[in-house]
Amino acid sequence: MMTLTTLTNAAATTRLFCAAAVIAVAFTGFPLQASAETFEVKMLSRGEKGPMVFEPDFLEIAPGDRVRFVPTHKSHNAATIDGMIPESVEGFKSRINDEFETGFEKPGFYGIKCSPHYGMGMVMLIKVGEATLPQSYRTVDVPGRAKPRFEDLFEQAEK
Ligand SMILES: [Cu+2]
Repeated sequence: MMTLTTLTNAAATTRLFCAAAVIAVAFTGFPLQASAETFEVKMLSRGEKGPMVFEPDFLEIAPGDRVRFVPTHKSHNAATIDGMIPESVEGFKSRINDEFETGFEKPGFYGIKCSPHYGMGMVMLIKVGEATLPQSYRTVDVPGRAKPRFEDLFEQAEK
């Protein structure tokens, strides 16, 4: 009789242990998903690289990461540039002076501008995951002052 009870208890313990293991596996799955990072980009009327800048102006992030555009100075926004986002991705355009956060899922390069200061060269580039800069990005018609900044950014992107 005693032996039977012990066996039953042992079986119950084993079952309990298995259940705990299943729960543990289920929970350890979460941190992997939640490991997506959020990067902060300041929108500045004057920064280290001169007037009208995103800081930083080049980001390398992983698919699923997020970027928060912070209007540190007034009268800026963040908007994707036509012809400088991966195919089938919908662009975005934030409201002037609003903090704006968005996720980047598809690997590739994302050219970003500040709508009011595009002509003053206020642009940045985000590289998501493993990607090669499409040559077509170099032929996009950008304002004169944005050109040298993009040339620098493309150079960084190809390092
Ligand atoms: Cu601006």
